[in-house]
Amino acid sequence: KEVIIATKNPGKAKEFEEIFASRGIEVRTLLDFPEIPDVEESGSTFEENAVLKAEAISQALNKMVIGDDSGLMVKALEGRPGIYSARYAGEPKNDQKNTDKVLSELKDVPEAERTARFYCALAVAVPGQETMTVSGTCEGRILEERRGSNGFGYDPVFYVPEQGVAMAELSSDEKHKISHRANALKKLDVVLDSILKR
Ligand code: ITT
Repeated sequence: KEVIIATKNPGKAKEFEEIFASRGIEVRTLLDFPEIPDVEESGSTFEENAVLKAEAISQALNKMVIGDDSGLMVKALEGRPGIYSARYAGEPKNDQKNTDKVLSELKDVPEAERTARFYCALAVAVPGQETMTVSGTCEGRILEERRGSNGFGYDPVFYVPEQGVAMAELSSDEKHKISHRANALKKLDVVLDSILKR
């Protein structure tokens, strides 16, 4: 059994591999199909962009494909970086620069006003079927400096109150119990089971 994830982001790819491995499902990503061109993420919501990625790759491969569009929403920044999370500090994508930009924008903002949320939209595109989407969130706040070296992206600056640590201080297993991506994937359990049984 295998699923294809329409991502070129190595951090996401690793997480999908880990989460699906526990169910005996193999993951392939666009890192395995370097010949496939980039999909333009022209949508105005996470869901729209997840659908664009899933449908483009599903059509190219004529297979079921899952698209992931995700990011960080900071309340004091009116929800930014939001759908622009990957390129927040400009081209080329750079996780370190993106997190530094968020930290500097929140420099004088007190702890109580540093509320933030990770958001993940997943789209499942199956040839000849209507694409479906689900989403998951993870609530926390932005730290004043980086902590930890696990995970990817904004994980070093995202504090998870329940765990009392930065997301980047959690092990992969711990992150997959609480993350926005894991929470979205849980909503696909039944759908994926029935698709993969065929
Ligand atoms: P693909 O489109 O190829 O999947 P991308 O990196 O461009 O890769 P997105 O447009 O969905 O993907 O941008 C997601 C950004 O949000 C990503 O660059 C991270 O910085 C951030 N992000 C998403 N999930 C995250 C997580 O679990 N932990 C930390 N940061 C995350």
